Amino acid sequence: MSDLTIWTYDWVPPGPRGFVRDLRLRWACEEAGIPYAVRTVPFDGREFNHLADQPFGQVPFLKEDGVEIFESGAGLLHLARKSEVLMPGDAAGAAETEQWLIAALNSIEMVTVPWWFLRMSGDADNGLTGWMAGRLDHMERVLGGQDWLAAGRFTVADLLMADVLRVPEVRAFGDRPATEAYIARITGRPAFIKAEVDQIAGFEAADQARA
Ligand SMILES: N[C@@H](CCC(=O)N[C@@H](CS)C(=O)NCC(=O)O)C(=O)O
Repeated sequence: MSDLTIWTYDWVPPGPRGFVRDLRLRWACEEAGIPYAVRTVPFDGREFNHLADQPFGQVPFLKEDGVEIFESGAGLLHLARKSEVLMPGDAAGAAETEQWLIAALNSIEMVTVPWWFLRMSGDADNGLTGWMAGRLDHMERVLGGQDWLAAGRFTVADLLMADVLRVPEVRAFGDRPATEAYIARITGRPAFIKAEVDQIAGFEAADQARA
C-alpha cells in the first residue's frame, strides 16, 4: 500500500487559489485513480521553512515510499509511470507524451510566467507579449489539427499544457478558437474539477484557522 503524499501550502491568498501547482499532481492522481493524501507546509516563512523538501521554498513536492520529488513536472512524470491513463506504455507514445510535457514547461510556461510577473508589476503590454503571442499562435496551429498532443488520446501532456494555458490573462488577447476549445474540453474533465474544488476548499478552510 503506497503512502503517496502531495505537499502544498497551508494557505494562500485568494488570487492564486485554484492555480497552485499541487493541483497538477492532485489532478493526475484523480485521472489515474491513484490514492493520495495532501499535507501542508506553512505559507508564512516559506522562503526558509521547507528548503530541504523544495530548495526554492515553493510547492508542490511529493513523497512516496522514500521517493521525494520537487518540481511539478517531475512529479507528473513519476505519476505517469504508474498508469497508462497518463502515459502510454509503448516507447513511441511515451516519447511523444514526454516531449509535449516538457514543451508545456519549457516552451510555453517558460514564456507565460515571466510575462505574467511583468504584467503583475504593472507592465500590462510588456516586451514579452509578442514572444508569448507567437508561442500561443503555434499552439493554436497544432491544436487546430489534433484534439490531443500525444498518442491520439488524453495524456499527462494535455493535463500540463491545459494547466499552463488555462490562466485567463495569458489568453486575454488574440483569437485562438482551437486553444479555447482544447482548454474547455480538458478542464471539463471530472478529475480536474475535483482537484480544483478540493484545493480551493482546503485554502478556504485555512481562512477560518487564520482568522
Ligand atoms: N517550477 C516549479 C514552480 C513552482 C511554483 O511556482 N510554485 C508556486 C505555487 S504554484 C510557489 O510556490 N510560489 C511561492 C514562491 O515562489 O515563493 C514547479 O513547477 O513545481
